[in-house]
Amino acid sequence: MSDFEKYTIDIAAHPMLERAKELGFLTTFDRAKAQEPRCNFGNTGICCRICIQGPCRILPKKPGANKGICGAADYTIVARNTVRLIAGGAAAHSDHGRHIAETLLHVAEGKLKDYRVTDVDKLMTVAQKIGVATEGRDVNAIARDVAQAALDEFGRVSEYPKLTWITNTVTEGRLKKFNETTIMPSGINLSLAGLLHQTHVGNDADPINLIFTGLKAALCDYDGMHLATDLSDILFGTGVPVVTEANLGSIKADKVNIALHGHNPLLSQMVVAAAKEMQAEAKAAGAAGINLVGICCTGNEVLMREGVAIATNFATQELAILTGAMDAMVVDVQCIMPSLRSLAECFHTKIVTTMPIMKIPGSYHYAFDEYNALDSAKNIIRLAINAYKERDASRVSIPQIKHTVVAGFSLESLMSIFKNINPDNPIRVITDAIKAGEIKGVALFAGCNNLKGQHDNNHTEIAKGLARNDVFLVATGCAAQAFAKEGLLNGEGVAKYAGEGLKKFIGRLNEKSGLTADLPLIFHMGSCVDNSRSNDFQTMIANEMGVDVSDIPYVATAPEAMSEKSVAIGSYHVAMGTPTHVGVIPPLTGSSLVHEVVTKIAEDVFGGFFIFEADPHKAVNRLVEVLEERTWKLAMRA
Ligand code: NFS
Ligand code: SF4
Repeated sequence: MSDFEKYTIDIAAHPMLERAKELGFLTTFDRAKAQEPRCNFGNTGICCRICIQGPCRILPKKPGANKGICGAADYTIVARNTVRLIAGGAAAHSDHGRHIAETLLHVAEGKLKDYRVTDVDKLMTVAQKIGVATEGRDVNAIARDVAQAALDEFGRVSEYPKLTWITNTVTEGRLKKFNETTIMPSGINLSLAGLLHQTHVGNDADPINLIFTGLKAALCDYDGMHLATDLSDILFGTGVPVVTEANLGSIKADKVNIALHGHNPLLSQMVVAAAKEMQAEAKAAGAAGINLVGICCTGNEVLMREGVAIATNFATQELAILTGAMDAMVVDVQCIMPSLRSLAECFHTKIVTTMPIMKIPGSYHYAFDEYNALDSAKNIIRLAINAYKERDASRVSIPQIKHTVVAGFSLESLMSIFKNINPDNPIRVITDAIKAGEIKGVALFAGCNNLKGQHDNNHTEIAKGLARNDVFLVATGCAAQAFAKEGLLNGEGVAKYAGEGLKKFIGRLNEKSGLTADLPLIFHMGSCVDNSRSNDFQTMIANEMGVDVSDIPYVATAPEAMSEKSVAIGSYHVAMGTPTHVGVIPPLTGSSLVHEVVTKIAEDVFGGFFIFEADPHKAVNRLVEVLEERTWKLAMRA
């Protein structure tokens, strides 16, 4: 096996890595290797840098060094480090949600000419869900109240009322649990600031107390994500099934290629709209048109709503530039490697940052202006067209590898397929299949790439293993993109990897789907904030079965978790009662107490718990075991 094959299972990546080597450019894969061996203190979470007396590292057997200078024990240090990760993730997700909410408010006030309420049905559903009056009211008035309700989630400084989105989207059982355990938040900013205060030097030393505060912050993550999904649907439409393609082969040699990378649909949607209007300009420059491709979650957003192809996911973002055919990469926020800029210098590619909180020295910054959003997008496209003119055709080398992707499964679109089978009670299509033993339950695949393992391998191996075991699979984020690139998001994936029960189940959906394309092995639900769609799915299943979410055979897995956001997502899933697998060993093994709490004791309190398992085959076995146990318990209740 060549080094490149060891780095990633994505065969489109191999020739690009070869190319990087020729150019002498060290990619993220090389940099990951250069970081080895890792420092064991950091790796196990017992390095504290919370005050500048530190870093303090715990040496359990050395008197004096078995605690930090302030006396903090391993469990305090590990718990503090972990909950600060959650706070970082929750801040990122909810700040993204706040940005969307502000935009919706400005739309409702008539201040923005380029945005509008696209999905009025969704607006009505969300309004009714959160208690905003709709009867006889004007769309903009309703939108204003919904946007204001979302913005109110951030600024509340008293402990009551509690967060609106959580209150109105989870099961009664969960709400009771969150209140009893005092982790129910009222204000997002309040909770996150509170967490930072609580983890200051000389403050809370109790790991359990810290973990509960971490879970409170994780619920803020849930809330911010949920409102981000809802409000994005209202502004841009709720995803419907689309057929598109994925992998580097979606980059076109004869077109102006623009990659949309980052997370926020506010800009990427505008680029899609502008590109439709500017095809002629690209043709005038000698190209066959404009080709948009997505990377990371903003890619998932425009995939769900516009059918934009996926170029690649997090770990291989650099490789899109190495094709020599990327004219511009437009980035907004989160998961954008700073290395893109220096790589772009080897080519004609323009890296365009657009948000005030995300700049890269030496790249182009086109401040995104919501008041003139379409013009902002057009300026960026013009930059790409000009770059195209400088493109050196002799340096273009695009791996001709891509797969068909059937995606766009918002919960609404999934339910409309279920409705064709059971018009009165669509959710019973899945609960009946679980009860009949046709499928073993549901698994959500979420999260990133992490180069501590072979890129995309954990994602695909675990998915194939669960599919063989008849588990219904949904996915978001870079996990979904890994599947897209590997050809698992189409009908062929079902034929190759689904067990008999799952094959029958998807076959039945296919007969009545009303779609021209066959349904995929794994249902792509969108970006990482769209994990909220999966949470709503869980809630619907639990309510239909008459139990709490902690009783249903529904698991989550982040096979290659990397970001703070993934830590926040995983943590709230545990609070939601979901057995949550992580395929990378997180930095908390330095405290056996904290490890024990999150992998075992959490189950007694919430029903959910973490499973840390780096081996994909062992992970499959464990997840199947958990699903079977839950199904068995459910049958016992009946
Ligand atoms: Ni989620 Fe999506 Fe990808 Fe991870 Fe980053 S893009 S928001 S954080 S790396 S899945
Ligand atoms: Fe060391 Fe305590 Fe400061 Fe952490 S907070 S760096 S353990 S002195």
